[in-house]
Amino acid sequence: MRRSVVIGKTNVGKTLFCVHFAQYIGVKEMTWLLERADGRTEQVRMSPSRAEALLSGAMPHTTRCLQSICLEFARGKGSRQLLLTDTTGLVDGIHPEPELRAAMAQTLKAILDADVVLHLVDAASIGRREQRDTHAGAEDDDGQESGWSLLDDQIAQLGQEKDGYLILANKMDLGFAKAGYRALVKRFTKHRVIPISARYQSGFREVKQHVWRMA
Ligand SMILES: Nc1nc2c(ncn2[C@@H]2O[C@H](COP(=O)(O)OP(=O)(O)OP(=O)(O)O)[C@@H](O)[C@H]2O)c(=O)[nH]1
Ligand SMILES: [Mg+2]
Repeated sequence: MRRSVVIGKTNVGKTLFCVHFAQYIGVKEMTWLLERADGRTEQVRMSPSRAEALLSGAMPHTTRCLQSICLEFARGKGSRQLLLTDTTGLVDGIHPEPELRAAMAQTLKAILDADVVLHLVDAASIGRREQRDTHAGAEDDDGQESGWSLLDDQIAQLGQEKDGYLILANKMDLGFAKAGYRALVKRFTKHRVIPISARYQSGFREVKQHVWRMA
């Protein structure tokens, strides 16, 4: 089965995207395969609403392992399956917690192993940063550089080695996100940037078309 990974900085909405996108594709009862950095694996079954409440959250670093769900796409008379893998969010610099550093290393390995890379960014945060018209001292709640950072450039470099690389400009329901989306399109003239809202499931039709082709 081909694997798609959802990657990006912490708190950009990767998990909420995975839960709502799987729901959009038609998954009703979710079976998540959790793969921890120490090699332990576990299967957890839950409803989409429970998955949203349990797995996604406002605090950074909610996700600390690979968590995957199987998506099924109709293809001709049959169907094709694709694994959608949510990952530990990455941060600029070296994180002080060894457990998180190991989980982030696991994310980087998952990018190399994946067929499809969905790079999620927070378009609202990028837009806010653009409007502030300064490149110094702008930080998110986690003390991380807000907006588009060097880390995103590095993720883009890794991801664009794959045919299925796509940038998803998330949180389009928030103020400043349109400015953020415009900045992304200007920066990535050769790459597809799709505006989405993981919260309200907007832009999912375009993402589905892309992912379906890669399944
Ligand atoms: N308004 C808005 N909020 C969103 C959207 N997507 C995610 N969020 C919120 O952003 C916060 C982080 O969401 P998560 O899905 O946990 O983000 P993540 O990238 O998985 O974060 P980590 O696992 O902690 O790295 C939560 O409070 C979500 O409700 C969106 O499209 N719009
Ligand atoms: Mg998460």
